This record gives sequence, structure tokens and C-alpha cells, in this order.
Amino acid sequence: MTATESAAEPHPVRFWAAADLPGLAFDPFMAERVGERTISRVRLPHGEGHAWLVTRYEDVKFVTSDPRFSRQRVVGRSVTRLAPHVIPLDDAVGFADPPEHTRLRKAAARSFTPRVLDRLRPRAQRTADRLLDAMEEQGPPADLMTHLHDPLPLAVISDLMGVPETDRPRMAQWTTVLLSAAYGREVSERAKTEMAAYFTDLLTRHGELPGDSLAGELAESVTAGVVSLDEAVGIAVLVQASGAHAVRNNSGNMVYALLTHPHHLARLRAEPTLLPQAVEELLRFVPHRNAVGIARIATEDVEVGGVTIRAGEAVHASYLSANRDPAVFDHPDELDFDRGPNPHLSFGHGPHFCLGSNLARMESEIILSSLITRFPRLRLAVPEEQVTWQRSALIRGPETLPVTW
Ligand code: FLV
Ligand code: FLV
Repeated sequence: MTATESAAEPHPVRFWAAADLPGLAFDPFMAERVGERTISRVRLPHGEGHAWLVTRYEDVKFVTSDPRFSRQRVVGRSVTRLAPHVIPLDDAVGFADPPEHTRLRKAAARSFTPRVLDRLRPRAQRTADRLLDAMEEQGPPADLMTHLHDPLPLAVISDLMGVPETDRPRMAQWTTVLLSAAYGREVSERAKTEMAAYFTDLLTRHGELPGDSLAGELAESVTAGVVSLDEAVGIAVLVQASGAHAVRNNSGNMVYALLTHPHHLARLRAEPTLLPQAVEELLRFVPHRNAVGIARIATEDVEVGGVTIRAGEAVHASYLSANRDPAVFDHPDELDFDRGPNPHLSFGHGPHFCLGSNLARMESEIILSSLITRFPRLRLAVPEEQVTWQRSALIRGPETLPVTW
């Protein structure tokens, strides 16, 4: 028993330090909770008090889709969390519950249609080609993060948003600081405030915005009185920052996973039609983040996995744990391109399900297929233990990914 456990307390509060983990190692704290097959209580490094932690696949789906668990009620409360600061703006779609959530989501979804995706795909492929031309020209060894995983997702989401080229370096800087626990509360909050000021300005100058951009769509929704300016800015900051950062890191992790699973990589080269399935399995397998993200608050007493969560209590759900639930995934710790069906929860579940899932899939496919096609001998330029990972990250990803070919 640890210091926080006692026989009289069936739900001890465990401190989850969520320290940096090596490579793509699955968090041992999370693995223990997966094995327990029930809900438990945790305290994270920031915020106050403790929260329930839900890890089973069915329980995660339940908590993230049942309206008795509210995101709105997290606002203004200092719920225990990994980050020193709160990432979304108070009026952002991530903190909304239905029916307000539905209204905000619709405004944001206007730029995540199949038509927009079809428009972005050839541009993304051209950007990838151009970036890899430059990498090839420079010659091996090269850092794939600098050459591909950093610039491509930034370009794609900025195209979608309508952020001009000249402003993109600033976006990259704000995003890095906003989506990290390494800079401290004040610095990360300042990045959020500056990003919000940028988009407030952009959305109120919409005469100059491309009509087919998300910024243009949001400005229209504000003018039409469908969403407030603050709500539109909340959407813009979340889409711009998360869109670039999540894909940067997740796709970097995917490539690292392939380079350290040479048989899987060889098979993908031999069977290119396997790519969509391989991307799904990599999405399931890659531990996208450290610990957990945004909590929910129970609005009434609700039973989850045989335990009653009381009204007002905070709940964290772990999609990573759900993705390793042996009740749903056979040999869950193995990377298996033949897995099918593969109902992973890597894009979340319920009303807050990732708006950019198909965009992220498209970008990952472009990254993997371009690398496989152009670099038949691609491999790490250093021993795998020497690849360095971002410290105090929320979303896990390589710092640099030195490759040769
Ligand atoms: O990792 C987190 C995060 C990522 C993100 O892209 C958007 C967010 O709002 C969050 C968040 O709120 C908490 C995280 O830990
Ligand atoms: O893990 C979370 C997350 C990841 C991400 O890439 C984008 C996000 O918006 C989030 C989030 O809002 C909450 C998470 O837990």
C-alpha cells in the first residue's frame, strides 16, 4: 500500500505525476488502471482536489457521451489537471454542452466538409513534395520534424483557417507555448491571450479574408448573429493550435513507430493499399498524450462501472486506456496492421469528437505515403534510444527525428 491508500478507503486518491516517458512507452500508471477494470481516483500535478479516472472502453464511451457529464461546469473551477494553465478560452466549443455546443460545432464544421478536404488534399501533397525536395537537396542526415512534421501541419491548418504565410511563424510559436506544461502558467496564458487578440483582429477585418477559409466562415457567422465574436475566436484558437500541434506530434510518433518496427514498414512498402488500415492502427497504438486532458463534471449522481459518481464531482476519461482495453482489442499492446475492426477512440467520442479527424487522417496518409515512396531506405540516423522527446509535454512527440536514407 502507498501512503495515500488505506483499507477503509475503497477509492484511494493516487497522485499521477505523469513524468516524461521514454519513446512510445505506454504510461505504467495508466497500464495499472487498465488492469484494475474499474474507476479510480487521481490527483494530477496542477489544479485542486482530485477527480475520478475512467479507463475501460465502455465506461469511456459512456462518460464522454452521456449529457449528465458537463464540460461547461469545468469553467471557473480549478479541476485537477496536467497543465498549469487552462488551454481553451472560456467560450470555446471544447467547454460547451449541448445545445450551445451544437450551435458552435455547426459554425466550426462549415470548413471541415468533404469538399474542403478535397480542396486541401492536393495542396497538402504539393507542400509535402516541396518540403521533401528541400530535404533531399540538403542530403542526409536530416531532422524530419524540421523538414516535414513541423511545417506541413502548420501549412495545412493555416490554409484551412486563412492565416496568411507571414503570420504562420507567430502561430507556430504561440501554439508550442500554449500546448505545453513546460513554460509555466503565466507564459502559456499569455500565448493564449495573444493568439485570441490575433484572431479577434483577423475576424473583424473579414473584408480581407478568403471566403472559403474557416476565418471567413466564422466572421460570417458572427455577422449573422449565430455565434458571438468571443465564441468564434474560441473556435479559431482551438482549431489552429490543436490542428497543427496534434498532427505534428502524432505523425512524428507514427513515423518513429514505423522506423522502429521495420517489418511493419517493409510490409507497408510491399502493400501500399494497406495504408489507411495502418494509419488507423497507428492512431490506436501511438500514446498521443501524457495523462488526460479536459475533465467533465457530473451534474447528478451517476453510476459508472459499479461506482456512484456524485453530482459535482470531476471525471477524467482516458482514450489511451480505452485503446488498450483487452475486452475490445486482442493483444492490445501489439502493433497489428491486420486488426479489424479497429474501433479506437483516438479522436475522442461523443459530441466533442475531433472535428479534424479526417483532415488528420489525410495528413498522416500523405506523410507516410510520401516518405515510403520517395525514400526506400529511410531509417533512423541514431540508435532509437537517442531520439529525444519533448519534455513536460501534454501531447507526446519527438523533439527531433534524425533520419538518413
Ligand atoms: O493536451 C491538452 C489539450 C490539447 C489540445 O489540443 C487542446 C486542449 O484544449 C487541451 C486541453 O485542454 C488539455 C490538454 O491536456
Ligand atoms: O487529449 C486531448 C486533446 C488532444 C488533442 O490533440 C486535441 C484536443 O483538443 C484535446 C482535448 O481537448 C482534450 C484532450 O484530452
